[in-house]
Amino acid sequence: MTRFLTVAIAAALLAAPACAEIMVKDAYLRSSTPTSASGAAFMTLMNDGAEDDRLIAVSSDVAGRVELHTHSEDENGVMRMSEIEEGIPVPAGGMHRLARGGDHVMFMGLTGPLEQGSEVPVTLTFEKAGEMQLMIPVDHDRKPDHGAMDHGAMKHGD
Ligand SMILES: [Cu+2]
Repeated sequence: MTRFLTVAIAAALLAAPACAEIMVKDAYLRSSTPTSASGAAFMTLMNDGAEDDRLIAVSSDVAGRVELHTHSEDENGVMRMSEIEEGIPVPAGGMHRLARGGDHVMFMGLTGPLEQGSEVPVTLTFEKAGEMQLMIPVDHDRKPDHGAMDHGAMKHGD
């Protein structure tokens, strides 16, 4: 136990001064058809830091508007998308998966078609870690995880 604590403290000191250390894994962007006016991005957000963080905004030149969305079931059992107002939490030492049928980043009003194999510059803004720029590959063909529903079949709640 003492040894574990020593290692944990050493790790925390090495990580200073940044408290929230965010990593993004397996990001990809897709649209349901080549001519869709909207698309969605999925990724795994990992927090190696000692402090909880939260994805609060996303922006990109390829879309007029980018929102954080989730899927939920309405009273009729129909899955609908709605905006996540409070941001997406990424707990310290944990992760949050954005996946088909669940939370996702929604690109609305695309300025052009999302070319298969191209990469799109996207800026993620975290409450603690601040802005992070990354290139997200367009992959329309990636299969959803087993049991997850296809984004293209969903309707917006508004
Ligand atoms: Cu959406």
